[in-house]
Amino acid sequence: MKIADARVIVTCPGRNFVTLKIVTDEGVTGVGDATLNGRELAVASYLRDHVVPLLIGRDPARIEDTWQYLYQGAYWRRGPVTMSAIAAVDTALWDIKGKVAGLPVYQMLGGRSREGVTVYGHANGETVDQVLTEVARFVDLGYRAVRVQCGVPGLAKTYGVSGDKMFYEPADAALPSEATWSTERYLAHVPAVFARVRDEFGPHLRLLHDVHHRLTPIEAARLGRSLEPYALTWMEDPVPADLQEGFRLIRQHTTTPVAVGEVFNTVWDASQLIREQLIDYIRTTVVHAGGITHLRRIFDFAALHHVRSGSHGATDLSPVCMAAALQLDIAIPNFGLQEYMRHTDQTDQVFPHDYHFEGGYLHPSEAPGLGVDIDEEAAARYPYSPAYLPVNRLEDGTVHPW
Ligand code: EZ4
Ligand code: CO
Repeated sequence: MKIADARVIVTCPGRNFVTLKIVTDEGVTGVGDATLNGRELAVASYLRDHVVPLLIGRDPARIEDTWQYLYQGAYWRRGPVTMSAIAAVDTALWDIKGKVAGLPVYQMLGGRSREGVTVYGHANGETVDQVLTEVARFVDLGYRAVRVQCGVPGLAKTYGVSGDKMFYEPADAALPSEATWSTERYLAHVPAVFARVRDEFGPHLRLLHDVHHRLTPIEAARLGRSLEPYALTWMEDPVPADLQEGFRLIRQHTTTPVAVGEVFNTVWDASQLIREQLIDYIRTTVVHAGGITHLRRIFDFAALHHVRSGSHGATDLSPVCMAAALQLDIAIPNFGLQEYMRHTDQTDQVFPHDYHFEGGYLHPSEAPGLGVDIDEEAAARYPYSPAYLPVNRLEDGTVHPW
């Protein structure tokens, strides 16, 4: 069997997605997500101009060899554009291998390690009362874990507080919008939010919070310590993780678990954090961290260091990525949690899939391969539309992490 064709499909059914579809000479097809929020066309070009020509004629069964060929062969390593492109190829080849074998991909990864994939939803509101209403909605839907984000008094707009409560979309403008941030106001407010949520929902609901890289290590240490009475499952991205030894300071001061990694692309981005056991959950994903092959490598390395998975699963990761993530989540020994933000009906129509939510779990498809596809006719009805993530500034105008 040989790869006969590979198509890069850019579509915007409510938001932009980039998808690679590989076709073999025997007519078997596979799909991979290549979406990089706000930088979509860079990955589309990397694939179209520099990867697709190298795929034609290759044996689709040689997944590891193709991964190494694209990673080592390019000479220029790592980075979100390169690794999203490699991820798309890798994911599509696993899809093909599963279809050829007649097995869902998780069976080729060692089979089931659990009955379902525990997911968390996003509850958010401008006020604490609104937050409580939203958490209750997720509990009623059957969720066992909920991420909680709340508006901060004195700030017009806060990360994670969305207009549409079910279909959160942070890439909200054709050119980046701007928000204003105050660490002081934030740190003064968050513990009170979690005090109310814990009080209302009791000790068993798993609660998470995303700091979105906004603090310094000592500020994160203070936040973690102030949240200890509310027993969070994790505090996410407390500081930008470029300087990894900074996490030692957080660890010295708090037992609130730490989750990091949604912007990481390879195991090398996380190696110090994992080796030194400075984090508890690694949030790398199929699409941004080199596909199923490389994500499995990261999770295996993490498993040796008491670190569990907690893959990113926001709406900018397509149903193709989610279908692939679930195949891995159900199989690995050190699964932690999977983020799950529902896609809109438009998106679900473009990407037919049969993973499904039940009782707080997502269940991967049992179909051969990944159990997801792209409807290319439907996709063609939604042309690319520029959309960017916001930019964040302090009250005095200084640019600050978003
Ligand atoms: O900001 O997916 O945990 N989830 C997040 C997301 C990210 C977006 C970036 O594209 O932090 O909302
Ligand atoms: Co996050």
